Amino acid sequence: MNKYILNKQQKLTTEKIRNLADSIGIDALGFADASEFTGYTIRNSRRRDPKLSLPEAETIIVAGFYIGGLTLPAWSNFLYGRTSRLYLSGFFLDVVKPLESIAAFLREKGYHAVVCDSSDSERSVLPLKRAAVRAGLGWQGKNSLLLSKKYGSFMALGGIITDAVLEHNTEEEPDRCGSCSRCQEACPLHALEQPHVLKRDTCLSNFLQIEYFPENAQSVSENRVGDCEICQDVCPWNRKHLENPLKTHMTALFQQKIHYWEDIFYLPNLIKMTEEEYESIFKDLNTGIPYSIFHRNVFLAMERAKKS
Ligand code: B12
Repeated sequence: MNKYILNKQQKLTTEKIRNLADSIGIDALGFADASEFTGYTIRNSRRRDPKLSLPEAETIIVAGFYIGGLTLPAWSNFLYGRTSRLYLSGFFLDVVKPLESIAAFLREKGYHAVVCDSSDSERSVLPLKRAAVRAGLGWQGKNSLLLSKKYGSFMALGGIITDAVLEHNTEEEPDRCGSCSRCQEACPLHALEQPHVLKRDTCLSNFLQIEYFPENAQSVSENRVGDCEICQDVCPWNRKHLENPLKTHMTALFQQKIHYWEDIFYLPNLIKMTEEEYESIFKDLNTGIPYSIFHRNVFLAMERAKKS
């Protein structure tokens, strides 16, 4: 429940933030109270309580960017490296840049604003999926991701913790996964054995980012050189996005770059890419994945392509 009756100024500030969000291409926006996230299993992470980042925190603002249109037709071709929508969005580690203008607006008004990025680092100050549920953006599905009726799971999330008293969404979406368990069944490494909980140490997306890459994970990687979307590809809430993504500003911008990226991911070229070329070409995607890991993934995908 919203414990506040907002005054005119607070209502106006909330409205201004909504308008600002619209103008910078945020597709979904929600506000919620900044209380602790009970049950957050990593006890020593400050993500579990917004007040550990900002003691006077009153509100969390959660933003969602639709990334459903960011795919390459060549993903189905084994001679091309496959990644994910998140990977191609540039929001892999950093959804912060677009949110900075909202934070700047709040600071101008005399409030504090801590922006949460989506890396696994100290700057990742919110459990974004739980925060998005609280802010009314959707529900946390059995694939552990935030799902919404409109965007499926194809939303990159970011957030801001602030001491401004703003509107708080009061309604959480009900869980709409029902008895469906396709994501759990589809994961070849059984990373979703327990619904809603991703087992990081068996998730293929994780192996494609770290040095340890066990044989059983390699054997199901196909042409993936970064990230895996199997649990999203089979989700009924994503079906319409796989067939016909929504035509947002980001989808349209990406359309202009499709051929550029397809050429880049052609494995016989990719395998020859030097570290300098990798740093310069992949800089804007901001994945933080070191060249050595990326190159290993490309090498293995190339070996598999030769055999197929
Ligand atoms: C670390 C991390 C990872 C790790 C996984 C660690 C993990 N187990 O979550 C790795 C590298 C493997 C990873 C993979 C991916 N990630 Co990631 N990741 C993060 C990060 C940085 C932190 C998440 C975190 O805190 N994990 C720790 C665990 C403990 O938290 P949790 O998953 O929220 O777990 C909770 C639930 O299990 C819940 N729970 C337990 N029991 C129950 C029961 C019920 C009924 C419910 C509802 C919940 C529930 O409680 C747990 C504790 O709160 C966030 C960014 C952020 N700041 O939130 C992005 C983030 C969650 N990732 C994201 C994405 C997109 C992915 C990938 C899909 C990437 C891809 N392939 O395209 C895959 C995910 C595959 C999947 N099925 O989840 C998005 C999610 C967007 C969305 N729509 O939900 C985020 C928000 C980043 C972003 N830029 O938007 N990720």
